[in-house]
Amino acid sequence: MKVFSVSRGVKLYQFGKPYETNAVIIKPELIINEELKYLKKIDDDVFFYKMESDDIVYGLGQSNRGINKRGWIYESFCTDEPVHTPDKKALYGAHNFFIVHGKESFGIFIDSPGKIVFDIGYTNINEILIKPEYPDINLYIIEGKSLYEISKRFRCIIGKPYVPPKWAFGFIQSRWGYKTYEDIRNVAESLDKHDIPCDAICLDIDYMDKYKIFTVNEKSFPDFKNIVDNLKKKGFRLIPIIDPGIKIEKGYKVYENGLKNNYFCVDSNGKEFTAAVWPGLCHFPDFFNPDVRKWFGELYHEFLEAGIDGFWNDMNEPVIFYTQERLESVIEYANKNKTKNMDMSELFLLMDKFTGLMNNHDDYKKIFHKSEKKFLSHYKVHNLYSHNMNRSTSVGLRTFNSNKRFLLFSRASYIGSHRYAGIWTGDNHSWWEHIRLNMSMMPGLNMCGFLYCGADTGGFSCNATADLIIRWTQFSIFTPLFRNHSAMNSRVQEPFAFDIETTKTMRNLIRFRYGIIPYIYSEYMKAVKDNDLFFTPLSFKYSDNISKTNTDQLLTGDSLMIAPVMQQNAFGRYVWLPEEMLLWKTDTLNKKDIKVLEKGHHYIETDLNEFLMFIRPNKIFIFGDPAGNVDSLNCDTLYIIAFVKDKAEYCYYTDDGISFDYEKGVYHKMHISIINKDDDYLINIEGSKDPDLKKLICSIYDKNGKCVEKTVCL
Ligand code: MIG
Repeated sequence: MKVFSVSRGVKLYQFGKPYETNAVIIKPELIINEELKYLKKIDDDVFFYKMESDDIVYGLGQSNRGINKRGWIYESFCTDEPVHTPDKKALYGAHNFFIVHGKESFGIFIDSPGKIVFDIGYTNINEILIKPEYPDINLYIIEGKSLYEISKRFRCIIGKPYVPPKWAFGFIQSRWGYKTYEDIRNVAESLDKHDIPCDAICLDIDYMDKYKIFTVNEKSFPDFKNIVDNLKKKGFRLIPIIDPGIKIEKGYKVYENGLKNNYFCVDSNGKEFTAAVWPGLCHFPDFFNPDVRKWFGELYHEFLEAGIDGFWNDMNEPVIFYTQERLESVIEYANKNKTKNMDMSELFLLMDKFTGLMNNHDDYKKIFHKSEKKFLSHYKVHNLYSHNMNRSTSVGLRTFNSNKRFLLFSRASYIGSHRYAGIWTGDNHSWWEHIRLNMSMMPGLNMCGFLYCGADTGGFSCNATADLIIRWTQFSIFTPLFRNHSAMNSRVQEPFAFDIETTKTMRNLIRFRYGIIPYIYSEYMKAVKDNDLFFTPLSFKYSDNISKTNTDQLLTGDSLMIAPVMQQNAFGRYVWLPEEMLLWKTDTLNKKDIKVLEKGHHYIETDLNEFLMFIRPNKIFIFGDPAGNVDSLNCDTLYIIAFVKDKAEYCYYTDDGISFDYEKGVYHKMHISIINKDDDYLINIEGSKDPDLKKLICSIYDKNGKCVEKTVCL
């Protein structure tokens, strides 16, 4: 073991010869002879920590179960898991960072691209066991005087999160099942007809010619560039899906080029590895090779030339539907047994063989990456495949236009991918439990660097109901990535797909989202710049015992706390207020039914159309008027709701929303403070003001709930 100091409060313990993942971008300095802190290494390269019974474990990014990860076993191995039931151990992301919070508080990051098991009080209730499949690892220990500081220090070493264009904070409509231009146009028209704002519509795999990536089906999308232009004029951007698998087909340019240049992953004999995905038998780009990354990244350019501004990278765990050899052996086995009088266990065995065709770990073991004439086992670096794909895409987009932000979100990822793309949380279901899962994942993802994320609102598989889509959207209007997406054959679930009353509620909600984009964007960008979280568990800011164990409310940016209703047929919920707050219970931006709620437990009733927002004391919530899409948001007039005990403050961030000039300091940070003085309020504006902003209409509440309106002209 070698020990390094990485930056303040961060130490690196190196075991063996770890693979360089580039997750951490701060270079370490060697320290000699220091013992591993907190953890104990026990037999067979297992790391052990003894928890106190009330320790809390946060993090692990996109993983199953609750905000507190205790009481389950998680596998870090990027997996196409289509059913997110509580028994599952692995999902799409490999995010190996967590924080133990108790008598001792510290963070741990295991930087290693192979499979790792995190047993967090599963085998033994008070023990953490970390079991990397391969002994070569970088183990980081992050210390700090608070949860907040630990998580911030971690994000300091992994680098700044991906920043999408501002329009990507608008509503995105999607469905696997929009097959033709006409389908897309109908969706756009319905959204317009119902006055539902929207910024983009996703193109799922059917836009392609026989699922061949970087092609467009000419029949269903004739004159693609023209289609893109037309929709853009109407205020909709298109977001095509890209999968990694490349169809084996003579004459298909992408395939031919990849083959000619040896750009594909190989098997142990050095022959192109072959497996089936959507297009049938495919080869897979070897994203570990820099030439391949460059080549693949530039394949996006044709779409960019057609006016596309964003993509979603799917299937990049990577998914394997089957390999020819395995399929043959299973069929052979089935044939051998077909005349046999099978008992149930034999039948189950047969069935398992069929389900085992997909994403079989033994198939991953047959894949190799060629680097400097050596073979690198894919299985050992599996968790970096999607990462390198996202890196390839991101760099490709940047080479097309180095000063334009593009939208990119991916399904699979590793820590480090947060610098290149956002993520969505994969194939959830239209289940109430999955609203909860969605909410639980957000802070953990933020801790691992992923800020631009969200779930398929309304659920991907299974059939949504009107009440579910409403309650889910009431949460998703706060998530940076806000997309309604569903699977083919599931019940349609667009905001206008249900009854008139539901459509109205959905319109109000989505309009609400557009109204609060000034706040969401400002908080997002500050979180990026300051290595902060966007969604924060209560315990990061409040130290009382109830906040410590609360897992169904979230601090959202600096000024808000949200408490979504996540149960069917519930018309209210319990909320814990760690201090006095302003409650804004509403269904539209115009309804200002706002009151002060004292510290403590409350049961708050909410009709189906209503949701709950809390403005924290001495904080300011800022928002504007809605619009049909982000580009047409008018920010001359903004509104403020402030809860002023003595002095409320807010830093309002804006920039051009589309370039990287903010990296060079081209942005506005306006500091607003509202001071309670002799029964009146003093409003102070300092810093640099967004030139578009002309007027601030402030509703200022005091501790008795008395509201004073003040307008500031700028
Ligand atoms: O095997 O492209 O998670 O969002 O709609 C399924 C079809 C492939 C999985 C993605 C989902 C997408 C679907 N894809």
